[in-house]
Amino acid sequence: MSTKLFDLSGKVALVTGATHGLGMAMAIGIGHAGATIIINGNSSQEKIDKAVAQLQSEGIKTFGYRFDVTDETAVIKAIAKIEKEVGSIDILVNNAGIIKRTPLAEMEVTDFEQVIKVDLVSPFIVSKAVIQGMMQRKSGKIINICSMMSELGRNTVGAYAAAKGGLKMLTQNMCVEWAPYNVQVNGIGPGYFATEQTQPIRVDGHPFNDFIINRTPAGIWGDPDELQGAAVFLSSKASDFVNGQVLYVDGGILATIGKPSNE
Ligand code: GCO
Repeated sequence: MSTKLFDLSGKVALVTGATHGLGMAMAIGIGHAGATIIINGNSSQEKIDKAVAQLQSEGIKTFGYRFDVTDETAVIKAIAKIEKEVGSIDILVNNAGIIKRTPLAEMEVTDFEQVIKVDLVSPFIVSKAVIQGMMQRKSGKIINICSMMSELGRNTVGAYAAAKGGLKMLTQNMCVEWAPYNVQVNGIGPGYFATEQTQPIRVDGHPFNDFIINRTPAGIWGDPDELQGAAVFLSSKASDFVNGQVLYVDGGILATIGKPSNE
């Protein structure tokens, strides 16, 4: 088997929400496989510039663009600017996402809607803008970052689970509509990784930290770099006949019902 299968040289990849965490880790992995990386963020230009500098220090050709992935007008403008200044987008990783941990019975509707808007509507908005060129070129890769919550519920993350469950089905529908244009649309479902987003529930002694260690057959939190293989695979020729799937990178969580805490 040729390693060319995983070679992304000459490709341009846009990773949304990639100034830190899993997005940054996947951007580094895809960049080391040869792609030019476009980092998106909506926090501050300073954070974007810092992320660009980090990838460039690793020898990865990188550009940064600040735009709000929930704003269709801004997204259309940004994609046009990127495709003019950098080149056609071959790979899109819809990673931008937020979580609000609140019991459903207490959750404000506006908070629920905000999670849906960022985690479910924005992958649609950005994909709709990028797919126009991919359909014309009859080539493209889209990766939607799903979650354990695409398959399982958990107390206090109901809005997030609704969004990530929907994103799994949106991935399947994008596959159905865009496969005829030689576009492969898949998901990555990260398990529990050591990131800023999980920091509040990961601190030593936090009941959730102990729960996850026990619930994960590998008995550890994932390292964000451990997502890079799945991201490169789903961005590359190696996955040209893989479509509409969610690849779970979870240390085995979804394979088990769990075990007694004293085992
Ligand atoms: C939580 C976590 C999860 C993880 C990830 C699991 O509160 O349960 O934040 O949502 O971040 O999505 O796949």
